[in-house]
Amino acid sequence: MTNSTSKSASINSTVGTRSRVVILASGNGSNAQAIIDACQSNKVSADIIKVISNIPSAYVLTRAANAGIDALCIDHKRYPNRESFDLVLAKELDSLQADVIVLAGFMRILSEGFVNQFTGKLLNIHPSLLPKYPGLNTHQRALDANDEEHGTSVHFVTPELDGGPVILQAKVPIFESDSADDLAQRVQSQEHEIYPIVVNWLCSKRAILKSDGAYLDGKKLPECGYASE
Ligand code: NHR
Ligand code: GAR
Repeated sequence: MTNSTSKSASINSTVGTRSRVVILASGNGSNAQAIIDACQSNKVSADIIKVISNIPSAYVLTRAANAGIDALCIDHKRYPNRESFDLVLAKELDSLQADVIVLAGFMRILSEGFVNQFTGKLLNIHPSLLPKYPGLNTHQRALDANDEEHGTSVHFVTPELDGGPVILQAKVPIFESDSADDLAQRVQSQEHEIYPIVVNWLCSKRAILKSDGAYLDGKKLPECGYASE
């Protein structure tokens, strides 16, 4: 009796510690897929409770359905301004009791009020070695600058666009013959490796955001994130 009671208590407490993850994405969703796969194979101990897109035709919604995950579209074009879209999105995330919100190719800038409501829970993956090339069109900008290397950064989202503290980066070489598409593919294969790792760090509370930066295992991370070489 005592045994079975304590066993069920320990199962319940294990279940209770699984983070509730929501993915926000606007497009293909290959990063979303990498995170879905990592959760479903228990490499990340979290449950993806919903995938939300702002674009009705985004392939990521099909990926979610195929994986048996609730998919929702909140079409930003149906709202008169950024704040009204953000309010609806915030209400949804609140009702889902999301612990971790993962931007995976999410193409809408989020207002300051939204970001402040979910501080420390929001991650983004940005296709450049931040602080280089915040914003859009990063692969072409790296080629135009004749850079020898490029890459991707996972960072906490703050109100400053692509300006939040970096947690982990991955670098790739740039070859002379590269097109922006070649480079995007090389960067994306790295993204699929590093994003699930960082999602796991946030879900397990190894990574946290403090007022002076990102921390991993109680140590403040440098500007380029964890051991980037
Ligand atoms: N919101 C905040 N407050 N802070 C960040 O760091 C954010 C964010 C929202 C999205 C992702 C980001 C990226 O990784 C991201 C980071 C969209 C734009 C953009 O210009 C720029 C950067 C990012 C995402 N969006 C246009 C807009 O008006 C729309 C562009 C389009 O639809 O193609 O929102 O690169
Ligand atoms: C990724 O490379 C991601 O870094 C980038 O878009 C791609 C989405 O691919 N994000 C941004 O540019 C955000 N503004 P996916 O939909 O296949 O994950």
